[in-house]
Amino acid sequence: MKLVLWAIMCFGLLTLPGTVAVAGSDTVPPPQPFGPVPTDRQLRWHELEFYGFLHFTVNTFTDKEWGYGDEDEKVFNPTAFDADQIVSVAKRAGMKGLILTAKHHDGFCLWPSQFTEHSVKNSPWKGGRGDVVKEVSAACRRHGLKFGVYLSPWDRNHKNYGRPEYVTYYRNQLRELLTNYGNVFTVWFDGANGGDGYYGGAREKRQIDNRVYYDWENTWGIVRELMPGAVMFSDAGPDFRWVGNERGIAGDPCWATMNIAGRYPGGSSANLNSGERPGTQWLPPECDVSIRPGWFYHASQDGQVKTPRELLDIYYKSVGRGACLNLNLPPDRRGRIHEDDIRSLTEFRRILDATFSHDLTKRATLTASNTRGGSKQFAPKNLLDHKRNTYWATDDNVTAPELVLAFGKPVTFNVVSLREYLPLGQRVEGFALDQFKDGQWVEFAKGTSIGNLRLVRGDYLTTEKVRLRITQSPVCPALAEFGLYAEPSQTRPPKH
Ligand code: FUL
Repeated sequence: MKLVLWAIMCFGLLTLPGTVAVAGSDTVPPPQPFGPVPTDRQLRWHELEFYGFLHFTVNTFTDKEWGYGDEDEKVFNPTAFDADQIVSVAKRAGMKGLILTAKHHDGFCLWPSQFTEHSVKNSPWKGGRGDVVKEVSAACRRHGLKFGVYLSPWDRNHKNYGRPEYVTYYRNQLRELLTNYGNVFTVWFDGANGGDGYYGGAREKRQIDNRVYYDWENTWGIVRELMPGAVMFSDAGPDFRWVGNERGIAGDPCWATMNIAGRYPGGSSANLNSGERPGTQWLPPECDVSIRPGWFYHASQDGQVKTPRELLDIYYKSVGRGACLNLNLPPDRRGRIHEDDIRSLTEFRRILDATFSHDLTKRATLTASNTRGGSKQFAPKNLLDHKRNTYWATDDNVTAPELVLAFGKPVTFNVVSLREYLPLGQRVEGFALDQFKDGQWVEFAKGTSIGNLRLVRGDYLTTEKVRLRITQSPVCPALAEFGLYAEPSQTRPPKH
């Protein structure tokens, strides 16, 4: 017996329920992944959390949302285009990247494509020598933002739209964009397709079969070949999905997984908002929404820019539900972001910074009801280091553990953040949060999915202890973050 105790003390040999005997903390094996897991490129995309759209084209000058395709190229003439102004506004708002409408449904190209005359090269802007894609991509590089492209599959200008020749044209343009403008982090494939248009003068209605016309597998293959790190968006992936609405709101629950059999770009939007569990593939949602009612700039909408409070609500219901937020900032006819939009963005950012720059858990001690193999590698302190690649996990048979944050004195907060360690899949299906009140635990929130991030935002609470209970999980949880924050008081969310 003495010998056994000696061995335990010297070598850390111990047997825990549900685990194998382990020698030393470093040899505890990590949990097995659960279900579909993200690819490396999807993991990098998850880290962005917040980026923006730039909707800019002939529509900006014709005051339309969908150009017919017959626009005179001469209408495109920004008076004071300034890519640095646009990108620096996005950067100050906290965006990590920008996606430019290189070509919208009207077919007008913001770069001098060699495959069409319907582009900036026939506009008066910069004497026909301008290139918006070049200027915005270069400004993104200068300011440290990622650059992405929106290349509308539907083209209401092209005479061959609907025929096989157009698909070749479309792919040629994709190749131009992916070879001449440096690194591209995403290609955004819009789902709107077919209908009436100019089509080289035919002025008729053309319908295509979304499932076969673009031969997506081979079109996506061009992106994989030329820009292997880029992620692709469509209603059906392949890397991230549409969230099913243009209000910027993810479902609750919001699962990162989907069953992709039978899905195709422009197809059914069923379950895109909440995802599907179980699912066959990791296909997380992007919430796209405009800061104004329209996607393009219209002077008549200057008074309708979303308020900081509205933007915050969207942020908590998109990023705070594990999605990425793609917020559209439409450049105006000068080719700059309008002052009204900047004002709203600035206040929105100020509130987010005031909230998240101060994590109250810094002053807390954290204890867990179980730690995997008793190992430091999976210790609860990993939840407080703000690193995505360190995590707390439990033994395989412990699927309903608890964590307690103790502050030693009362703290006031109204936001709780939780994050799963995504390389092991989306595991947790239910959690609850308690505050310690009048000598007992009282539940103040509960939820389902966590995923990349779950921000629980509610009324201000003051307590000395907070408890997280994992209430449902098919396997042991693996969490990377547990944070507590207080929004500046004037931004209290409305009471429900
Ligand atoms: C939609 C388009 O039809 C809109 O014009 C806009 O580009 C939006 C982001 O996607 O499908």
